[in-house]
Amino acid sequence: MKKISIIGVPMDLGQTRRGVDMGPSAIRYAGVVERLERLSYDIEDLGDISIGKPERIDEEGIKSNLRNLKAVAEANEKLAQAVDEVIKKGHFPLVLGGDHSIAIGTLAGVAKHYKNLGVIWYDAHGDLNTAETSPSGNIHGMPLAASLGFGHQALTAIGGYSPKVKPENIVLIGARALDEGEKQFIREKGIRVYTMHEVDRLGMTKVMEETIAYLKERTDGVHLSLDLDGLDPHDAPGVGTPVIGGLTYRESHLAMEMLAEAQLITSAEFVEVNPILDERNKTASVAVALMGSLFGEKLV
Ligand code: 5AB
Ligand code: MN
Ligand code: MN
Ligand code: MN
Repeated sequence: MKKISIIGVPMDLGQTRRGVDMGPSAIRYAGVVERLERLSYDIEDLGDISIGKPERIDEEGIKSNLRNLKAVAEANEKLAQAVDEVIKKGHFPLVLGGDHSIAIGTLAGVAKHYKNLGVIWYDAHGDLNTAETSPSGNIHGMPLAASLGFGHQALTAIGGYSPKVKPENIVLIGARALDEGEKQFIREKGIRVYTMHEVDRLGMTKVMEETIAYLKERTDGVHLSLDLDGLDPHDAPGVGTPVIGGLTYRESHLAMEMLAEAQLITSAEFVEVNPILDERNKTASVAVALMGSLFGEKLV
């Protein structure tokens, strides 16, 4: 596919730190369009999805442990629509966040086009909480659970169907900060996880070889959901929930290059870039560099 459609989602309502709504701008400023054009892709930037205002007093959200539920759900419904249209045109959807709650909408737009969608969740976290297990009430910690059909109906039913993805079609990479409820969920559902322990032991090459082989044989499309906090904060400091001991820039490059070589990825999102917490737009630049590799950039 030689056409990429970029959708920005300036979402910050899925968590409480200011600034992540500027992620799409920061990534554009870091040169995403030029970078991908150089790889001779036809790039269409669709601009940003409009995000509604949160309730002034979010009583409902506080009561239900789902902060800004209504506004998050509404924005995700719009995003799902936009992603759906991009795929119908035959373009590759590239979504720029914004906090990770937007994966609910991206996956809602993507998954209906596949019988067996695979998902690579590149993240320090599992994002497998529901209101019942979440320690924070932040919806950016819940999108993968919602996409599996678990959680509040306002989130699971985005796009008008549920679930979007099966547990056996998911691979988590880089996990190192899972909540108790998430660990239990992973064990119960048998979700494949390469925590930092496995990355240390096997090395990224083996992790990606296994991931690619596993998904290739069982899926008909693979979505990459890349949370920049999957990387170590040394390489990606501009994120709201940094966790030390993460994937390096080099490991992440390698992962993207291997995905490009395997021609596995059919949609992607890069999320949680927060320029206010960043150092000279480093994290957005890392995101753009990783996109370059994902879309086939070569050193020679
Ligand atoms: B991110 C935590 N598990 O649910 C929660 O950045 C953190 O999208 C979630 O991965 C981090 O609040 C969400 C403690
Ligand atoms: Mn994360
Ligand atoms: Mn995440
Ligand atoms: Mn985060």
